[in-house]
Parts: sequence; structure tokens; C-alpha cells
Amino acid sequence: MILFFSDLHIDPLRPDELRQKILIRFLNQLKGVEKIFLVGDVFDFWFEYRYMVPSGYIHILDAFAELINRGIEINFIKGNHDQWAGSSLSSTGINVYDQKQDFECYGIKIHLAHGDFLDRTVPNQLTQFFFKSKICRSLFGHIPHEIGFPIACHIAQRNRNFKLKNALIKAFDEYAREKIAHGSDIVIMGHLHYPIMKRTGKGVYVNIGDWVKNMTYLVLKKDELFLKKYLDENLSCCKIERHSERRLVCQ
Ligand SMILES: [Mn+2]
Repeated sequence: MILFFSDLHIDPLRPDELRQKILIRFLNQLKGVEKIFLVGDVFDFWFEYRYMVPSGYIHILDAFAELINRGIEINFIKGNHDQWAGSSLSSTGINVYDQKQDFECYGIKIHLAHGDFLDRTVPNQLTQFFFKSKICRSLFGHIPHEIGFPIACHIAQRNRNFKLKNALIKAFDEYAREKIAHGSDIVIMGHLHYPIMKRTGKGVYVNIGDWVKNMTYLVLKKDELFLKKYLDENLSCCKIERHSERRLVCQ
């Protein structure tokens, strides 16, 4: 069994927040899981300080370390909030990948992308420019962490409550359709904070939702894919039928 999460938005300034405690308890109690994919925005804001890790991330990093110790592989695709993740995060044993990646699980071709790069609005373009700039990254590193880190977290918290526009939902649909047309069976994305599972061409497009308002996650078994809500029934599921030509059927 493979689990997928996105947009956990762990807030290091509020490590006692109930939704975060619930997530950590949930991770600690997982059974029968082989791999976990984290599809971006796991951390509300991530910066790799040279000699420290923000104390508000200790509980979640500890939960991930425990899973890795139990032999569960954790793969992390960067989102817009944590695109500065790098060697210090990967030193915990988490496999860190850039924004788009292809994987194969149980013989199923899966394309994973957080999806923020499809957001062409001015605020997102400015954020992208800031995060891609090596100068900005280096300058941020020179701001004392007691000042820079909480300010960045407050900005990150404001940015995560963006208003979802239809144009962005459509851009995600089109991206998934194109990836499926080029051979992916399942396209799994995040960023929208809005759970979606739908048949697209010969495959399935899933948006995982988030662990802020929806508490949703995705489960892949050999023959089934479930979009689930924590402590609730399946939001939607699809059967993976293996005939001469693979068909994914949403129910
Ligand atoms: Mn995002």
C-alpha cells in the first residue's frame, strides 16, 4: 500500500495545532504501508539553516524518521512553500525531488507534481522569482533566524489561504490530460487544497486536497486507488483493471 499526501502545511509557529497532532498520531499508527509520497507544501516554510532545524518541525521530522526506521520509503516532491528544501532535509533519509517527477508503482505509471508552476498570477510569479533567485536565498540566510524565519512563516501562512480560481482548476485539468496523453496512468497533484479524482483520457487525475481544511490523502493498492478523508469514508475510488489495455475506472 502506498500513501500520498500534499499540502500538509506544517506550521512551525504552531506545533500544538490540533490538525498537526492528529497527522502525527495518524503517521505513527500506519500499518501495511510500503512507501509515502509527499507532493509538496509539507512545510509552511522551509529554509536550510547551516546549524539548526526550526524547533517547530521536530515532531513531524521525528514521525518521518520513525517511518523510515520501520523501512517505509518517504519521497518528497517540492512545493512552492518548501522549494528551498535540499541536503539538510534529505540527510534525514527522505528522498527529495524537484517539482515534477515520474514514478512507477505496481506497474502503474504515475506522474507527480505539486502544480504551483501552473499558477500564472502576478503574486505567484513574484514568489517564484524570489525563490528561484540564488541572491534572494543567500540574502535570506544572512537575516538572523529569530527575525527572518517567523516573518517568512507569517507570509507563508497568508499565501496558503489564496482564493481558488476556475482558471487554475482548468490549467491543472489540462496539464493532467496532457501527461496522460503522453503515457502516464495516474497524475497526482496538490496546491489547489481541493480534492479531485476524475477519469481523464485513459487515466485518472487526482488532486490530493490538503491537511488544512479537507484532511484528505490518497491510497494506492495494486488494483485500487482511494481518495480518502481522515476518519471518513472514501470520497471517491477507482478500480485499476488490467486487461490488454489498462483502464482506470472511476466510481
Ligand atoms: Mn502550494
